[in-house]
Formats: sequence, structure tokens, C-alpha cells
Amino acid sequence: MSVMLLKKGGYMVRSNSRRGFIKQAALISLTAWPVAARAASALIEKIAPRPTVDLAIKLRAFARTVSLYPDKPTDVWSYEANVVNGRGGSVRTSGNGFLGPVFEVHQGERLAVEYINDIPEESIVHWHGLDVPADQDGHPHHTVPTGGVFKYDFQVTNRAGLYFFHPHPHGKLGNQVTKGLVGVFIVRDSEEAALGLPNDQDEHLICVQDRRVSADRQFEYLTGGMHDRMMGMHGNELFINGELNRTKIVRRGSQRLRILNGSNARLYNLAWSDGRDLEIIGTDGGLLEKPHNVKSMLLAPAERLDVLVDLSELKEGESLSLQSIPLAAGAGSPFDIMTLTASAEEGSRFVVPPVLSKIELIQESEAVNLNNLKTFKLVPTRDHGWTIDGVPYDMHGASAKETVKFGDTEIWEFDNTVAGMPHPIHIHGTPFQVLSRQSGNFTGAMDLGWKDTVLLLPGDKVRLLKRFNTHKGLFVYHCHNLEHEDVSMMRNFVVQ
Ligand SMILES: [Cu+2]
Repeated sequence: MSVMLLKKGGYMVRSNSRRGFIKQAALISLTAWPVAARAASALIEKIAPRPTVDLAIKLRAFARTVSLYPDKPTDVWSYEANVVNGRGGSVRTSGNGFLGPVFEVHQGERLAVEYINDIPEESIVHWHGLDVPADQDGHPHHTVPTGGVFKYDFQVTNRAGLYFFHPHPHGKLGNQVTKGLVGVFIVRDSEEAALGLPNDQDEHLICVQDRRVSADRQFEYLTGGMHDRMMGMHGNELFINGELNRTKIVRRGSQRLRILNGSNARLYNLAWSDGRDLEIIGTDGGLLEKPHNVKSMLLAPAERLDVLVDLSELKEGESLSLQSIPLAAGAGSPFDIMTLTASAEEGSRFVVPPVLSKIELIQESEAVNLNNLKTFKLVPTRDHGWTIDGVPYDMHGASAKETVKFGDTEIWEFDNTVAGMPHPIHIHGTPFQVLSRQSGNFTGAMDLGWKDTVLLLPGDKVRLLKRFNTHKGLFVYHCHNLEHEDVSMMRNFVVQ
């Protein structure tokens, strides 16, 4: 079933099953769909509050060395976590590299996290994609100094999905992430569990990060000066889950890949080495309604993809590689991100159901500013470098346009038609849905499902639908190219 939407200057179809937009010649009346909007608003899921803490965790950021290379150790900053109270398996280390721990929690659980800042800079932790109160969100004004402690206490209300956490001090984020401060936050729920997706040894976290590594095996930052600040940091070495090993031995069956682009600035155009379709079953905010098959898909910094692949046809020792391929013929060479090599063991074959989950579409008619669009321009300035609307970041303030009434749904348009660089825009708080893209149905960007980060390609405009109905207070929205964010491509918004 499709919901038809009337727009100024053209007509588009917004499909329930696929959030692509196709220009249509047909005239469709708007009167058909307030009924659908009412039904949809009744579907808002409420999670019962927990009177007590389910998981108490100590999370510490500190300096250490890791053995990434056989000849010399590498200095990094790391997160380490310990469960003080609650399920022991809810926190695990991600391996022997620099990537932080992996939290694995259930929707509805209440977490008390005591963050201890033992790095030689101020910092604070942001739970990327989690919808938490403003004072739990790691806003830059909550940074604590070296030796400082921040005590979080929040409930996980998000649906099952791959989220993550990282520092959020203004102006220092890019360096802290480069040094190693990123951790992973997996949320499980009953809807996802009921599907019986490949799990345990058949479910793989793939956090892809590039680093500029010096001859003496250290991570370099902004060694390219102004070029790095304007383009963002691009490395000469690729790491998966903080390690150089980019091969995994897997069973010959269905595999589930949970892919996170944890890079500061690099985009990957994901594709399989044998040209088979990428079978995408989820994005930032969890499962899609049904699988979405494509030849390739762009993954911008902070975006996530949930991908299924069936390796039952591989013989023992045969491999399939997840690659990044050029956007156009002649524009570079493909490179391997991760290679999956078949073991002798036969795994199980997952039969993908026709419906993976229920995604409630936010209706455009719900937006209070349907006839008064808010547009945010992504522009460089002479004095401040990259900005939103030409103004630098103001830690404590928000403009009238950035002030939202609690409970309202708004349409926000991001305009990247001024300067030719991609900008992945991340908005804190509630997840949003992509309403439309000026460039049309397919640009290589992933717009389906619940999103917290949306890729603005050069020359494009994107409209989002976002409900501000869970928490009041001051939040940030920004470019997730970390060097852009640090210079000034960030602003506050306030829900009141
Ligand atoms: Cu940017």
C-alpha cells in the first residue's frame, strides 16, 4: 500500500514498504489520509519506567598502549567497562585492539553508568542514537575535567539496533575518537528475538575506522593542517573493531553483519566482491519492515547497516569480501573492508521472512510546520570554517528556529547545495524519518527506517520528520564528519 503525498511543485509517492520517492504525474487528493495519521499516532510505543537500576557499570577512559603492530606499541586512549551490578554478559571487550567495550542490553533496562575521565583532557560520553533525557545525553556543556566523574542513570527505550558511544566535548571530539574512544551499544528486544536471526557465532560486529598511522606506529591527527580540517581526517590504514585483522573465518551458512562506520570522515560505498546484492535488513534505528536489496550502499560516518549474507554455497577456504567500490567508473579502485572465509563447519540457513518488523510511518500531516518549513543551510564561512546557517556553535543558546514545543512533530530541511562536500547530519534525541530527498529516488544514501544520521550529498536537500515528544531540554545537532563538527558545524536545539 502506498500513501500519496501532495507537494508544492510536484507529486511524489511515499511508499510504506520503501521510503523512496518517485515523481508522479498523477494528481492525488490530500483528503485521503488523515485517517491513516490518526491510526499511526495510536501506535506510539510506551516503555514502562523501571523503579530500580538493572545494570550498574563503571566506564573509564584512560591512556594505554596496544599491540597493533608486531614491532612497536601504539599509544591510544581507551574505554574500559566493568559491570558492578547486573548481568555479567551485558558488557564485553571488543577484542585486542583500540575499540572500546560492547554493551549489550535489552530494551526497557535501566542503566547506571559511572563515567570516570582519566584522559588528560576534558570529556563526556554521548550515547549515539539512544533517546535519553537531555542531562544524560553527553551534551558538550556536561564535560568533566581530567579526574572528573559523570554519573548517568537512564532507561533504554530504543528498539533493537546497533548504537554506539563516543566523547562529545566541543572542539576536541575528532582527536579523542582518533585516539580510540569509541564503544558499541547493542540493544535487543522481543520483536527482533522472535525472528531468530543468525546470532552468536553467526552475528558479526564490523566497526570500520581508518587511521593515519605514522612510521613509528602512532595515530596522527590534523597533520595535514587546514586541508584536514576542511575535508576531515582520512587515514592510510583501515581497522575493523580496532584491529588490523580484517579476515573472519565463518560457518558456511547465513551470517548477520552489524556494520558501523566509526571513521572520522571517510565514506564507504559498500558492495560484495562477487557482485551479489547487499541484503539490508536494518539501519541506524533497527530493523526495516522488509529486506532492501541493492548492489551498493553508501555508509557515512556514524551510520549503521544490518546486512544478511548467505555463504552456504562457499566451499571450505573460499572467501567473499565486503568492499568499498568507487562511486563512478574510473573514480578510484575498490578495496576490501572485511573478508569472510568459509570454514569446514556448516552453519544454518536463515529464511528471511516477508515482514521483519513494523515501522510506524510518521505522517507529514503531523508536522506543525508543514506550511512553514525550517531550512538549515550547510555552509563554510571565512571566520568559522564549516557551519550550519553561517553561525558558529553556541554552547548554551538556541535560536527561535531551533526552539521546539514538546510534543510537536516538525519537518526539518537540510540544504547542502552551497558547497560541494558530503555532510552526515546527526540529530540527538528521538530518531527521525527521512521524508524526501531533492535528488530523487536513489542517490546511494540509505534513508529507510528509523534514522539518527542522514547523509547530505553535495548539491542535495533532505527533509526529515522528527517527533520531539520524549524529553525536554537542550540537545545538539551537527555534522558527524568529526573535523567539521569540531570547527563549528554544530548547533543546539531546545525542546520546551
Ligand atoms: Cu560536514
